[in-house]
Amino acid sequence: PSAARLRIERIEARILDIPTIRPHKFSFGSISRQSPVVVQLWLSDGACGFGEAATIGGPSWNEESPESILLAIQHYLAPAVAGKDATRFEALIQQMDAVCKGNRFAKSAVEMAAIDAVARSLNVPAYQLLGGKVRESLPIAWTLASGDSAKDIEEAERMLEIRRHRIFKLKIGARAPQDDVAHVSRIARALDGRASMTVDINQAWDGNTARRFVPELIDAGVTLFEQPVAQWNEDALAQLTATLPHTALVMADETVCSPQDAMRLARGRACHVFSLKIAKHGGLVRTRAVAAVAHAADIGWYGGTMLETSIGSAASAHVFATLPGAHHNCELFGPQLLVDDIVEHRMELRDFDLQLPDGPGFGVEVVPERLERFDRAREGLHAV
Ligand code: MUC
Ligand code: MG
Repeated sequence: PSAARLRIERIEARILDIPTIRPHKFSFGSISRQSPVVVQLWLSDGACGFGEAATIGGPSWNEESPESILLAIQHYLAPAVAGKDATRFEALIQQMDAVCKGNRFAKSAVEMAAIDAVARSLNVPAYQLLGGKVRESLPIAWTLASGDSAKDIEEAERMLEIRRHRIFKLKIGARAPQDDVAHVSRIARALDGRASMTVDINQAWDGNTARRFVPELIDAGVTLFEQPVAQWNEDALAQLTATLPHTALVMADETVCSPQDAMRLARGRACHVFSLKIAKHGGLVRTRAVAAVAHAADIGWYGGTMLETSIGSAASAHVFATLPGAHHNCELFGPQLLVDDIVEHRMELRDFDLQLPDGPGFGVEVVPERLERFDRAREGLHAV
């Protein structure tokens, strides 16, 4: 079919509630389920694509929640792109921006579904529409976040043994910093140089706390520090970045959303690495724009996650497959943290690496019955 015939015919969105395999603890709380919004988008030629936006702990990671995402899509974003040419990704973003400020998670789910649908209609992998791929795999981290050192050590040992992960991200910031240092040190001692360690503080510390405790964590063996201070606190981030020894890096997560955020951080030399996530950047196209700023500014990138199902994780993998510049691995383990998935075959994890999927589309096939099974609106199932 000619590209102009690929119009957006219909969009449906729903919230799924999928339990996690164990509680996942953050500086701001604990989750025992994920509630991704899944978007299904049909084109005029009958092709269908899927998109997803997942938040963590309702609106506690940032301002958006599953409920706000669903309403933004149903009331504003879907009507704005209905009937439009699905192949014009940048134009779709402009059409959504014209009717709706912010709400980047919601926009990303619609754009993702459009890209999947167009790629399926053309029978090509999505990465082919995003510049083509430059890599086949990425080392994949796992987050230890049970809240208990002994359990975390056990989990890490298992991951090492089955050769799935040897990069571990520890979620800290909920407890007193001294207790966090003790927790991280216990895990580092047990793993004894067999793994590398990141900590994600999820904005919990002020600048003084960060300056005091980051050196202790470096002594314990931590090499990557993710979002130690509040989203707005770019001064403290820049100060840490300037003063850290060369064995450790500072990574921005919540602070880097738009390409303009990326530019500001780059100008201020406020971090060494950007964590890239489709949802917070507002889609795959904008993720590439943020990555371009990173590349131009000699800032590395990390393949971040919002703990999506295989839909969002595969979409992320397709973008990450296309990115130039220095990478610092990825963490697309969302599917493995959920009790079950909604696709036929997950992306393969082999020898500590995630194998980046091929198409058509994002290369994962959604099983309709699984969507039904986890659908929040299903009769008799009411999430609290
Ligand atoms: C975050 O802030 O990075 C990603 C992995 C994980 O365990 O939490 C998330 C969110
Ligand atoms: Mg983070």
